[in-house]
Amino acid sequence: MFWRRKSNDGLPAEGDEAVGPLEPGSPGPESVEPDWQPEPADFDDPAVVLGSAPAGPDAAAAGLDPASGSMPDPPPVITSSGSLEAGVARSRGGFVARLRGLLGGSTTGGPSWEDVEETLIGGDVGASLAIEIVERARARHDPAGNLAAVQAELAALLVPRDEAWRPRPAVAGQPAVMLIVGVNGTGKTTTIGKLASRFRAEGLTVILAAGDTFRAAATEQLGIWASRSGTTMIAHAPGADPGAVVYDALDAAVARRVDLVIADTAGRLHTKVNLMDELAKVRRIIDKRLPGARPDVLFVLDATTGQNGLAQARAFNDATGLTGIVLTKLDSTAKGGIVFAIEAALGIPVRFVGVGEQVGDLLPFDPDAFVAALFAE
Ligand SMILES: Nc1nc2c(ncn2[C@@H]2O[C@H](COP(=O)(O)OP(=O)(O)OP(=O)(O)O)[C@@H](O)[C@H]2O)c(=O)[nH]1
Ligand SMILES: [Mg+2]
Repeated sequence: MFWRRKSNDGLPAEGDEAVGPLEPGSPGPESVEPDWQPEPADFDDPAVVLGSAPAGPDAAAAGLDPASGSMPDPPPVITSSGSLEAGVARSRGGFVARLRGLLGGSTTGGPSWEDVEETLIGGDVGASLAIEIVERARARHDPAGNLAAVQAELAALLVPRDEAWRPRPAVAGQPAVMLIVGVNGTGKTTTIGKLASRFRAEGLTVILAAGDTFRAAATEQLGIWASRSGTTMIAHAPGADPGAVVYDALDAAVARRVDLVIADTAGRLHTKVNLMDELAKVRRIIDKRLPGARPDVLFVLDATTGQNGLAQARAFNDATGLTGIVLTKLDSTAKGGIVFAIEAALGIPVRFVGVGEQVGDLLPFDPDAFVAALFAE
């Protein structure tokens, strides 16, 4: 069974009144996979949230219109934005300061390139990459100096990217889709909240899919971000099939002509084959519901994880075909070198970096600005 209810978020909603099961013969989730059945949504179950904005006194408390529970218009604006300089301060004071100490001063007798190598490894650049960088930096004989040579070699590792990137629908008139994946606790749900706020502030309409049906509190957490960002959330009961939730969200987005669907997923260890298979299935469900959708699959990596992040990214890439990386908690590490390691290893661009827990603390990743901030004196 598959239900919709009247929109309470002020978004244009085709068929808003059509509360109830889909008409027989309509393209329902059953068409996705023969053995796949969506969980029935139960409106009496408080865990089932279709549309995140509360009505009544709760709405007033949340700053919404108490009569309708609809979100204020215009959409929320991100008033303060995190700073890249502050976000990389620890790394700048950590492995980059050490590089500066080794390479920046007088080079009488030449620097200890072995120490440079070790410093790069300590900064999470990775052993083989550190060796390559040192070899190439030495060979440059850079007139600007050895520190500039290492800086240039690091910058060259970052993959070229389309600077004007933004989520785009593959097919005109369809929603753009973002699937957010990663291991436990890396910052997926927080990143979704930040992304939703960013895109709402840019004028897009957004639906969040509560695809983490594993953790009981996950839907509640996403719901808070949905309220804050003025977005609708589609959720099922705990334990439901995440594929069903995502299917339902895509369905709602098509019906309401929403611009963007961002799907949360439960954190999972990249070594758990069955959980990775589940994620691959969610990816396939997107393709089946919106053929040719080419969703953005963003891998959320905790910057404090270290080199294990590479193994994680590879496994998630195999399962879902990653299109981008979000590097969170950059503010919490002195080892920001993982950015170079991951781009060099996978050729997948970092799209955003998280530099704090607040809504504005997600910055589009600009390679030049990033390297400049790391090496700023
Ligand atoms: N300092 C800092 N903390 C962050 C950042 N991004 C997320 N966090 C924090 O990381 C913690 C985990 O964030 P969640 O968004 O719940 O992580 P998750 O990946 O959804 O977790 P699971 O759903 O349990 O797998 C929270 O305390 C966030 O506030 C960031 O960029 N910087
Ligand atoms: Mg989460």
